[in-house]
Amino acid sequence: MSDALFPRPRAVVAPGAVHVPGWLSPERQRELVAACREWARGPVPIRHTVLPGGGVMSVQTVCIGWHWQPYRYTRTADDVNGRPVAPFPDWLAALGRAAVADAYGDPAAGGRYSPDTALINFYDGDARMGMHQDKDERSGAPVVSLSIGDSCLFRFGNTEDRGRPYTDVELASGDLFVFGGASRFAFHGVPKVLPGTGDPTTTGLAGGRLNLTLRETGLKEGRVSNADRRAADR
Ligand code: MD3
Ligand code: FE
Repeated sequence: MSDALFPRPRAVVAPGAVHVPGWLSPERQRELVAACREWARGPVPIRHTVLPGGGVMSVQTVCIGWHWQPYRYTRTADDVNGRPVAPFPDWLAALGRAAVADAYGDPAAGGRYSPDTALINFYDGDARMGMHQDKDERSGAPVVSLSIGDSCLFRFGNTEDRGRPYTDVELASGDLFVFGGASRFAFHGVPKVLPGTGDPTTTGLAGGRLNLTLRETGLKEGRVSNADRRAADR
């Protein structure tokens, strides 16, 4: 069964960082897995992102709404196959608003939230994500994280650097995490996945871990990158 042996309560990990275990119903988890399977097929296939220095991420990623490539958002996946990404559906924006409202206990905060992109990450047993900040968005709106499948060790750090102090949290299938306010630009990462901890019958995922992050890019149209804006500002 998917019920935890001991219930895990909602936890405010830091100001603006709220963990809500088991927020997604089993049905919702299966629906999200099915939707992610489709997005992983195209129009832009899921792939290992290549970093500017030539490194290859161990995580596989597909984006909808806007395409993230290090370190900018575009409408077309110029580092994959050049095609426009799939649209960001209204039902996913509604899920994001419900997530923010529930995590903060503040329906108005949910109502203001209007995510326009999702990064969908798939972790096999060996994948990990180093400590980093998400700062390519031109918005201070919260990031909503939804986890499905195998559990992971998630490391939530500070806004200064990759090191201590940080808090380690286990993220399990169905967990919601909202990162807003003072936590929005904190360093964070996934040091390891815990293979075999997911329930394929509940999720429809045979193995591995799926994470969706919903974000507001703060971008309007076209292909405007932070680099372009910095150049335009000069
Ligand atoms: C805290 N993803 O896609 S989700 C990412 O599990 C990313 O795939 C991880 O970090 C994953 O950028 C972590 C939790 C998360 C996501 C975004 C954040 C935490 C965050 C943005 C700001 C602060
Ligand atoms: Fe991140």
